[in-house]
Amino acid sequence: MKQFPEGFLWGGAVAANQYEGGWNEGGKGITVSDCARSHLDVDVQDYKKQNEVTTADIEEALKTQDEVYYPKRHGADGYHHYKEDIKLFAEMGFKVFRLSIAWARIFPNADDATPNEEGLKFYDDVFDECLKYGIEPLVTISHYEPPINLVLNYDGWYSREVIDMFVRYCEVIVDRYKDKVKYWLTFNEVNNMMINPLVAGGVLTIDNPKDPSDPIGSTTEKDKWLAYYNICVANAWTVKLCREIDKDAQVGCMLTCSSVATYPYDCNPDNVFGAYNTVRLNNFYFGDVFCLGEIPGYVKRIWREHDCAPEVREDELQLIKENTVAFFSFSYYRSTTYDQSVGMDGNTGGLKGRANPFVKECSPEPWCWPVDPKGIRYVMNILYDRYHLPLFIVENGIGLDENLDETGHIHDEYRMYYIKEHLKYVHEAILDGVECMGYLYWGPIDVVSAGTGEMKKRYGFVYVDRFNDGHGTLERKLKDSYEEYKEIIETNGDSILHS
Ligand code: BGP
Repeated sequence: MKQFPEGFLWGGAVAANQYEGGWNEGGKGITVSDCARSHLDVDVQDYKKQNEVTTADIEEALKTQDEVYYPKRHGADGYHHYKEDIKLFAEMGFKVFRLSIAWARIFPNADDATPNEEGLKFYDDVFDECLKYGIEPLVTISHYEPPINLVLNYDGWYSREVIDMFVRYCEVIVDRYKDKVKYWLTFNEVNNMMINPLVAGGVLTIDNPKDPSDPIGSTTEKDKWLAYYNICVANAWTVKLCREIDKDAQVGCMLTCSSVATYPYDCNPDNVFGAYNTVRLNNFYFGDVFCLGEIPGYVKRIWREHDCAPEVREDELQLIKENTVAFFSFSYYRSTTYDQSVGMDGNTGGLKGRANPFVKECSPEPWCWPVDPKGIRYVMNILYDRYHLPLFIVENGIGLDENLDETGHIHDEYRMYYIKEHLKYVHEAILDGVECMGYLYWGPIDVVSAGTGEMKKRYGFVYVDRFNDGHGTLERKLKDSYEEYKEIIETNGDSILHS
């Protein structure tokens, strides 16, 4: 097989909270992302900062209209530019455009009695625009933006009530868009909830807004496992109702799988098993529940030995068993190693352990994400061997600090090098026998960074004239990579396999 499989789904992916903006338009409610201060004034490597948010920080955010320190409120202004952007993607030949629905555009507070028609209409228009060009929308139902009301009044996914609110939201959107959307993803990087409980789970870990007298806030092991369990139940409900509403709908899970490439630092058996266990806890827990329909034994052991078992209901276990996902989608950016003598840290892009002496390249400073194209083949084989489900790469990409040159161009050779190298190993994995539905590049247009809130960390083929300090015309310009990715799509990957 010289090319990628026939019908391979090429495209790109964005998320509402980073792309859309329009944070207070069209009846939209406020979300966690709208209250996330950017890292403009802190070290971008200080990943823990993201979670060090208190109730007082949120209250302060709610008082201001600022869009510079709260850059996700503005994003790349896709709310007003989506037609122009989708046209550019269509001209590149996109088969699929992954985007997310902002929950708070549909239910501004999550617990509202009725959905917001203006929000529903907005996504009708966006999907119509995609379909007009033959682009299939792939929709993430929840991508890092729980409505703020869930944080302040329900304790996010620690609360069982959130399951019902989420399921109702899903019911409304799946029913509304059933003739326009075939592919759904439940939660973006659901396993990131373990590292970023606020953005992914709507939970404050410093204090407890619901009960300030609770000295341990929301951070007990038991609470955490309850939150993970609640999300698993919500996932199963979503799969079930999607199938009931639209028998042709395909619901997938979405995990960050950079952390599947957590290699043992050396052959010390403790590092070998430690690496494996890190992958089990960070990836396979959600993968096993979503794909195999069972709570794995290694998690039950933790529950037992740490006395942190959530209250599990028999009917819900049955629901989980009967409603597994149709495909496994994931993001892959980088790899790391596990050494028991060095701690693990993490951010949106994946886990960070000890530097790998064999993976010498990194993305440019200040982000310095290890560049490991071979890792994607490893990850794909592991996931496919374990779940035997079609895989879908729905995020892979590189963030670079880019400026127009004197002639008004951006020569982003390194981006194309990164993409081509990864695609070569995706192709190797396909030759290994892995079933892969497609490849979606993360951030085909510059958007605000998920992890650091910077505009400066640009991923796009399309440049957006907007800067960290909030200035810029929002004009779109094509980088050199635009034509090259277009050629990859046109030749179904042949252009890279023979370069
Ligand atoms: C993933 C997120 C995306 C995206 C990407 C890059 O984890 O799903 O939302 O932004 O990471 O991360 P960053 O924007 O922090 O560079």
